[in-house]
Amino acid sequence: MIPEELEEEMLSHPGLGAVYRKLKEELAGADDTRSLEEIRVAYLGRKGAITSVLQGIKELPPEERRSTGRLANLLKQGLEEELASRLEGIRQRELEESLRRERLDISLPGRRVPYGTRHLLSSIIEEIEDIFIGLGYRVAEGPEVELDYYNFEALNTPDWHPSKSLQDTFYVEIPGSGRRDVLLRTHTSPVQIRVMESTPPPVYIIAPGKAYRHDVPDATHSPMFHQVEGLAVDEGISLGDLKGTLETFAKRMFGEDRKVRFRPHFFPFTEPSAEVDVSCNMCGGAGCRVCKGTGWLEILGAGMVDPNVFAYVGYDPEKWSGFAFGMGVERIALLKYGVPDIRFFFDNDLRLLRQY
Ligand code: 2U9
Repeated sequence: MIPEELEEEMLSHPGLGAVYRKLKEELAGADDTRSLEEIRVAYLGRKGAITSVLQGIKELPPEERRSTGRLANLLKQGLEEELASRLEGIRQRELEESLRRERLDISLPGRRVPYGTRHLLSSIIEEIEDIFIGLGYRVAEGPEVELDYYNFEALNTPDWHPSKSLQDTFYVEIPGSGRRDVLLRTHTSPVQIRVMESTPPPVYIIAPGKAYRHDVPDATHSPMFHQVEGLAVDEGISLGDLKGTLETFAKRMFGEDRKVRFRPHFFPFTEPSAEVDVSCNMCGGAGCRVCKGTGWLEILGAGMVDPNVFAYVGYDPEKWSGFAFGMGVERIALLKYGVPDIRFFFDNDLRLLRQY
């Protein structure tokens, strides 16, 4: 703290000797920041022992002033340095201790985050979209909670049609409104009505999305399922355009080697209408369990848009004609990828979902 050769002089100084002795004693027992701070205040503070000696110098006889001043200043400076170096030592010790305590083992390998993948149904919808976008169609969307008008009436479906019954359609109750015309759409056809209502022809669109029917789930039914419907309206569209478009689609989707056939059918919104089949590739057309012995697999329904539908949206049926089609995405997946049960799509069992 002070040079060794001054030790004697300091110890025998009348005012500083006792202070110095006591200070050395206290310093010897101080090993943390708090006791060091207490020493600083007791000796160097405003009323500290060394400060008092320095302040008292002017009252001393002149011959003592010089040596007392020199020694007191030396002691003050020595103590300041001593405290600073001790505090630095403590800080260093604490740092080393916390580094030891908080050591991180960064050699552990990181946890792998599993990647998600597209759901098979989403991939199939995209595959279908890609084919029709390639043919000049646009993708359109609309609400899943619909009005009776868009879901049935504008599609030429009479009130007595069985699909409108409580057994087949989920009606949405809006408390206090007294309305009975809100429902979960049973197909995506309302999207096409809404597009036609707001856009003049020509129209080339497909409408992918969820549809709802009051079905008990089994291997081929689910109360929520997915559809892709399509609509082409232009001048001079004929049944030949429908056949060419859907044959192109069926071959791109299922394979160029597949045969396609059109079977007459009935839908309220199209006339004439047909169901479309592709040849069964399980048995090559000979007949098997998958095609129930027919050699054919039904993939979609289609037809020429009924002129009554055009009247609802204000298109002139004398000028414009068109075709429409609809397919169930789960059914396409069932046939193309051999998924045996529609419920697998909605169970969220990763063992199935990872396969596709
Ligand atoms: C408008 C006019 C006509 C859409 C069509 C079908 C035939 C059809 C079924 C396939 C399997 C429904 O998911 S499924 O059960 N759909 O057979 N859908 S024609 O006709 C329209 C649509 C909109 C304005």
